[in-house]
Amino acid sequence: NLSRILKPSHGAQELPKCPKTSPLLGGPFRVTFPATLTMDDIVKKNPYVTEGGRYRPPDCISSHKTAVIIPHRNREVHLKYLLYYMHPFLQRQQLNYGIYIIHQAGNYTFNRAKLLNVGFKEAMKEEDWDCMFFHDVDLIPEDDRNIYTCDKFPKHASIAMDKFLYKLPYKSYFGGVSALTPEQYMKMNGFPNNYWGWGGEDDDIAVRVALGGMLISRPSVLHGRYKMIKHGHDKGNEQNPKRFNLLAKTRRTWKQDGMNSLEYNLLAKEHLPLYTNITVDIGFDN
Ligand code: UDH
Ligand code: NGS
Repeated sequence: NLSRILKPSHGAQELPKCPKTSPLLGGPFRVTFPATLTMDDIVKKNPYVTEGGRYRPPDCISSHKTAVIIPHRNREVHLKYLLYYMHPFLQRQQLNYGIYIIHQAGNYTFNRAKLLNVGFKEAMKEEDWDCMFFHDVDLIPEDDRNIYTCDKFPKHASIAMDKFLYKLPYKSYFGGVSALTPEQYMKMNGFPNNYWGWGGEDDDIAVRVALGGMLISRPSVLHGRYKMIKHGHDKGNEQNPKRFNLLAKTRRTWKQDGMNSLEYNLLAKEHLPLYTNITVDIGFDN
């Protein structure tokens, strides 16, 4: 019995390393939103996905371990479509991966960046991920060659969104989808915890990348393409009037505010068929 625990099983030993470029990759694909889709349909389409939304290629050993971290509240329909596309997309890339939903409990003002910090911390407790994809729930990648692995520098992936006519809205834009290794993330003390409401937290993150002594990496504009699921303004995520003041002092605050000052109450962690659901009380602005 002990030898079975210490040694990998015969089958696992025999698996070859996955190739550098996955042979399963296609190119661009069309993103549509089938009206009758259910979570159950998605489960049936992804037989190799295990509890908590985990996957590893069945026929080769992947050299990448990517966690996808999604901040969430009141966007169940978006989540369904994201999962519908995300699971097969990541499988075609032959990654070891896990999907985490970080659900903000209660009705206090939304805080995207703090939820992402919680996601980082909770995901790293479960597994030694080597790359974290911080992912808005309403952005669907449109090209298989947008590879969900990390680069030498923090990567901004959503550089060509349909709503911005497939180009950056401004040069330092860092919103939507970004990817950092745990080392890169710790170098900038994670993300700010004090942006409550809409706007500015992504710009703060971009400033922190520079303050951490790093550059920004981007995919090719042909590959970093995303379709945004159309929606109106969210209740509980009104424009943050403090965002410009906060941004003006990031260089004085980033070392005190971030991963090292993160406080929250974990309310639940469920390993659902398609994702790990983390429900958290992150408090409110004071
Ligand atoms: N999010 C939620 N619930 C909320 C608010 C935000 O889940 O109530 C998450 C979600 O993952 C979303 C992300 O946080 O994709 C970013 O939200 P956002 O509101 O900052 O960004 P988005 O660009 O919308 O999606 C901005 C308002 C656009 C209104 C446009 C009307 N035409
Ligand atoms: C900037 C915001 C960013 C936001 C970006 C795109 O002005 O947080 O617009 O917004 N920065 C500030 O408010 C300081 S969007 O067109 O998606 O609504 O991500």
